[in-house]
Amino acid sequence: MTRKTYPFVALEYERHAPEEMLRRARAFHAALAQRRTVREFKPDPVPREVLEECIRAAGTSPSGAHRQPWTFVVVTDPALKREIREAAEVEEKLNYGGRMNEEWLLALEPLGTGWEKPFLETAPALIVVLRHAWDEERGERVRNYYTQESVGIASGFLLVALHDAGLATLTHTPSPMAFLQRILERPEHEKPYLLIPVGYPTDGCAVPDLARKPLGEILVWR
Ligand code: IYR
Repeated sequence: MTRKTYPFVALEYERHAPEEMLRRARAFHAALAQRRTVREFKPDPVPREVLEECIRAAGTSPSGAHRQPWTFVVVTDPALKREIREAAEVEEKLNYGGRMNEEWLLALEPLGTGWEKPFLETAPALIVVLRHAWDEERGERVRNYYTQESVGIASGFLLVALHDAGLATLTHTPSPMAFLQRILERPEHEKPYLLIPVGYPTDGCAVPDLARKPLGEILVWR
């Protein structure tokens, strides 16, 4: 094994005054509070460069041993989207038809979700996030670390970047997701992690009137 150390460079960092920190934190919270999961999309295409920039943002995520164990596949081809919809609906029909237990179905009831997934065809782009369970270098298996955490953080960055650009998203988790690996012809070590339809909400798009837990319920000071 060859051993190496990264060269270290000076950190670019600007410290803000407390009032400026608070102004920024408030503005960021306000912007994120506007993000809602959307299930109805207009067919309008999204600019390719915007998606590329958002995926660049996702790629700045920290990752275990800086392995960057992710691939983002952007699907815009209607035939491929249809194939993904059909395969997802096969699984979801089984899920909603009894593979999810009564408690799970009851938990989903308020959201009104079901096995039909038209958004997989109507959304102009689907971003499939894949997690590298391991990597292959010169035919050798290389172990990765904290891949779930790493790809989860990168997916969060991606959702925030897309929202900030003015795009609506849905974090869709068809289960099991192995069909995506097959349809997208990804190698064995790339495990589907999340399927994110992206686009513009329809004009009449309605979302459930949800409340976020107040700070007192999610924050503990010690
Ligand atoms: N994967 C299914 C079911 C589903 C599960 C949870 I937990 C949700 O928050 C939403 C849906 C589906 O995508 O419909």
